[in-house]
Amino acid sequence: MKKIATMQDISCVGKCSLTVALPVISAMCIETAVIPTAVLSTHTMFSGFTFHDLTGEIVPIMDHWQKEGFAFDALYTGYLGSFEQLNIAASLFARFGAASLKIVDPCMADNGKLYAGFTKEFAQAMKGLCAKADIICPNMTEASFLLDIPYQTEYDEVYVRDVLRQLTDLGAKKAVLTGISLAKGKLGAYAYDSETDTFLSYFNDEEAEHFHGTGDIWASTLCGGLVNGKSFAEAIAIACDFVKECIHVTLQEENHNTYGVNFEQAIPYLIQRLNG
Ligand code: PXL
Repeated sequence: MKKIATMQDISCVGKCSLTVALPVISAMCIETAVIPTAVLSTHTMFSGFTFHDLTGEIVPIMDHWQKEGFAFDALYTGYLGSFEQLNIAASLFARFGAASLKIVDPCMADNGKLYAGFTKEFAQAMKGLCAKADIICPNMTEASFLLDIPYQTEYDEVYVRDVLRQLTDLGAKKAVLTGISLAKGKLGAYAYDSETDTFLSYFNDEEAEHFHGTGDIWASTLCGGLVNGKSFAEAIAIACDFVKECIHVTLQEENHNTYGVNFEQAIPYLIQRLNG
């Protein structure tokens, strides 16, 4: 059985990070090992969230895993809460990553703003982890903070390609920009493979609302697709289609959640899409 280890927080309510990565990757028939970085009562979009840091646990977890000789097909990092956790994620890659695909989702910002608790200095430090990844998948806000360039809501394809080249110049082989729109009513992902110097993109009709946590669902699905042997292009397409379906089923429910999507109800679609 294929195996992924993912390092990110547990937001007890919020449907993001580990509480989506674990079910989504598992539904894709991949064993999912977790490194919880912190426990929060909710994700940080709620006010008054609690936060219990688990940094002290991570190295002992990795030490034990190494003693047991565990190996993983992919290592996937999401929301990381401190400079120290960035360094530990780099050491996760060094210790377990020789034969694994290394995916970094530099979760830290959206809609032009850093999430609560993050700084520009953290974004610059995140560059160091991105350099060690095979694939990074920021949104445009995160890309702007990584590259220290102004965040733009209006852009064209030339700009997107330029940003992608700058992102792979940080050191990752491939970069995917998520949440990209180049035409009104269309939303998707635009990617660049620096090893083959090729671009690819995938767009869907945009759903009527945007939700929190969809970036984590997108990245988890990308990892699951790739570890299942899908091509980069196909894994991107599956991730875009699944997120669209998650939003679609959420909007079908009257008085639906606003803090996250009904991804659970879209799991049958994901399995069908993966095997279709
Ligand atoms: O979805 C990214 C994410 C993950 N974890 C926590 C968050 C967020 C986004 O706000 O707050 C704790």
